[in-house]
Order: sequence, then structure tokens, then C-alpha cells
Amino acid sequence: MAQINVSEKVISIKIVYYGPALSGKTTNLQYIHKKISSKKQSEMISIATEGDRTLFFDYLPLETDIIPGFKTNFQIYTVPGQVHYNATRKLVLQGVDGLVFVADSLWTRQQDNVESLFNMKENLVSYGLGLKDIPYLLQYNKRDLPEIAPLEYMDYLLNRGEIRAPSVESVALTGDGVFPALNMISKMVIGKILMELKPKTE
Ligand SMILES: Nc1nc2c(ncn2[C@@H]2O[C@H](COP(=O)(O)OP(=O)(O)OP(=O)(O)O)[C@@H](O)[C@H]2O)c(=O)[nH]1
Ligand SMILES: [Mg+2]
Repeated sequence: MAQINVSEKVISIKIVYYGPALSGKTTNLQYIHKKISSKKQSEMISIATEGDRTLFFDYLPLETDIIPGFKTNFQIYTVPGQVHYNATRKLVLQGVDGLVFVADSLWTRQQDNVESLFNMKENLVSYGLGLKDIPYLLQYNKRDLPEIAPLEYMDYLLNRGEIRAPSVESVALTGDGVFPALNMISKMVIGKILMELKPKTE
């Protein structure tokens, strides 16, 4: 849940990048960090990594003035995608305000995407939440590679049923689609917060 300090005019928002191992979550944060760090002096913290593998999580704080009159702090996290780190994934999900599910577009990784999405839903349920409660989008990553599944097929696997989420194609390695996805999830989260802050008229 977003923390809103009305007297100090500060809003804190937690965004989590979820998805299977090696889908490109850390690469997203590295790209965001590279693009904003010179302006905002923001530090990205990667807690325990082994090569490309995140063993705990990555964390990137971003300070913005996106909501007039408030300082809006984004706390952006990735989870470790490897199956056996579920306790950490669950912990990172605590208090989440917005989710970006980074799916790997490679044909060979479609089963892993499905399992990771199922795992995310299960972990949300453990906090009494469902995807309908949290702004959420899909990022179809690695669109630069040759052996990839068509978007329609990935939508069929990952984006059907009662919750149809927006989706963004990306190549996190070059940054294509990274800020469109971050901007979209930010707008969705802020839209929800503003709705909740609106005085009830009835
Ligand atoms: N070709 C290509 N490679 C990518 C892309 N995004 C990430 N990669 C590569 O995929 C590998 C894994 O990326 P990471 O960002 O570390 O993956 P992750 O999702 O954080 O993985 P875990 O920490 O294990 O959950 C790295 O070698 C990246 O350079 C992309 O869009 N295209
Ligand atoms: Mg990682």
C-alpha cells in the first residue's frame, strides 16, 4: 500500500518487477538507473548476485515531482526469478503498489513464464490480494531475439481471463520499451492513489 504523508507531502510507491529467471528484470533497473542517475544521484543496490542471477533483490529509489504539491518517491524492486527463491519473492511483494511482469519472449521459456505468473498470483493470495487489486502490466522482453513467440501467443498464455492487463514489448538490453512500461505502471498506480484520495461526495 502506498504510504501517504499528507503533512509532509510525501508519497511512497513500491513497484516490483516480477518474472522468471533471466527474463530481464535486473536489466530493466540497470537501464533506468543509467538514464536517471546523472540527473537524480540515485543509487541502485543489488543485494547478492551471481553472474546474471539475482540471489536476493535489486532496489532502485527514484524521487519525482510527478504529483503536483507532493514529493513522490518510487521504490523499484526486482525479485530473484530462480524457482527456489520463493521466500524472497514473497517478502519483496509485501506492500506492493504496482507490478511489472517481465516475460521472456523466447519460445523455450514460455512454460517458465506461465509458472512464474502462477507463482506471483499464489504469493499475492498469501497477502489476501489478487491481480484485480493491484495495477499490473506485462512486459514482453527480448523482442530482439530470433526464436521468439508471437505476441498473440504470449497474450493467450499470460493475459487472458478476467484480468486483461496492458502489455509492452521491450528490449531491456537496449532500453526499448523500458520507460514506456515504467511510465505506464506509474500512471496506473498514481491514478489509483488519486482515486482513493478523492473526497467521497456521497
Ligand atoms: N537479447 C536480449 N538479452 C536480454 C534482454 N534483456 C536482458 N537480456 C539478457 O538476459 C540475461 C538475464 O538478464 P537479467 O536482467 O539479469 O535477468 P533477471 O530477470 O534479473 O534474472 P534473475 O535475477 O535470475 O531473476 C542477461 O544476460 C541480459 O543481458 C533483451 O531484451 N534482449
Ligand atoms: Mg535479476
